Amino acid sequence: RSLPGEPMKILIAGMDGYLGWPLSLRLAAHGHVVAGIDKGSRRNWVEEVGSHSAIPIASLDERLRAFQDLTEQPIKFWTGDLCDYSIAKDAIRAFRPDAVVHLAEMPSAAYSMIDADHCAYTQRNNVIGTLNLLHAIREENPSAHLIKLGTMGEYGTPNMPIPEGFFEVEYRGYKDRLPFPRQAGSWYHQSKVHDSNNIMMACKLWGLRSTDIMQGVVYGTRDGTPAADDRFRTRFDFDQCFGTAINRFCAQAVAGIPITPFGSGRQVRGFLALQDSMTCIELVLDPPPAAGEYRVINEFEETYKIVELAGRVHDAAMELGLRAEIVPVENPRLEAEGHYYSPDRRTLIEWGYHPTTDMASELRGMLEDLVPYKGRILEKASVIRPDIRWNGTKKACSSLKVL
Ligand code: USQ
Repeated sequence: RSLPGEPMKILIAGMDGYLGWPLSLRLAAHGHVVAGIDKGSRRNWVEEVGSHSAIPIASLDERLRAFQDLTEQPIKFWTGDLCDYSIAKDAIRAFRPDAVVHLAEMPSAAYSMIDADHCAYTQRNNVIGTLNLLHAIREENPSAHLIKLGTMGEYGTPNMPIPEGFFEVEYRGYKDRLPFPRQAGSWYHQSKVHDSNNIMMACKLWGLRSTDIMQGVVYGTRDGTPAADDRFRTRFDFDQCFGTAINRFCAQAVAGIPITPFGSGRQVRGFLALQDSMTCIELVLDPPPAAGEYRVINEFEETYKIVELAGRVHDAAMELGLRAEIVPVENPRLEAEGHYYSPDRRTLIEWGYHPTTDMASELRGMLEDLVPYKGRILEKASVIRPDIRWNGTKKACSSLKVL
């Protein structure tokens, strides 16, 4: 690529996932040349926990054919795992990307808390995969920009404002700009903390360039890709591991199953719509950081209390004539409820991100998209109620008195 603003060659690691698939389609539609790596792990993990995507999705082969129909070009695609170093190295050497978007991680906090095997698997998969990518970029194409999906959960919920990655500290008369403390709350979130540290070090030691995106919880079914072809649809999970809060609440409302805020529901998190996640990742691509720069940005639309979101989904569902009910359940997690939470998200706004302000219409769209698949959600209803507890026991969470 010779000039800023020109199309790039972008490698998407984790192309088959909830974000990876619509992101690939969007970037290709915007003129970029996209290549992918995936081995279908997300499909296997969801199957392992006894669930499936509420919205049926095409097989990986069908998706790749659909992608080629859209772009009218053969796609470079590697079926494999970043934990296999040769895959990471081959892909970077053969494609020589301008940017690598790394989404190829096991993304579920609950899955990582199941037992020792799932904890070790999560950390091995995420940490080794990222290390392999860093080494492959260094060896084969050190000027490539690594865009890594981190998570807002790396910061935890400290009793002070959260900056974007770094803050100025004064201690015993000395001042420095240091990484803001990371205080993850699950083995999964902790794997992302390790990734962040490793990427920061690779930038420092080897002069690589990276943007680490601290992304909030993503929700939605609509990603701005052509709706005409079913093969373009992205997945939608609702089980206790791979379904995230708003998505689960919508699936529950559609299926007529109570909406489940955990505990008092006073936990606060940053959320953003799927379309906004795509927009933000695209904004981060250009301009890339300088060689050796490790930049961190926080990415979410707004912060919300979980009970407030349950209420919004309830209201949107009632408007569509769905009889939604909110029934809190015991919180299976060890996490603060009723805490201070004030993270920055200035960078993306300065770069032109306009958050989706109309959550009500996003929720309506999601509910409408899910209604035809009520049967598919009910078929797997047993995977909705949580039983993976952060204290290591496995026991179904009981309903709480409605608050
Ligand atoms: N929650 C409920 N009821 C539910 C599900 C979740 O009250 O049925 C609560 C949880 O207790 C938690 C909050 O909602 O306080 C968020 O939980 P979540 O399952 O939606 O999200 P989380 O486990 O934090 O992980 C998700 C994605 C992960 C991503 C992260 C961004 O699975 O890949 O990194 O969101 S963040 O939360 O900002 O760290």
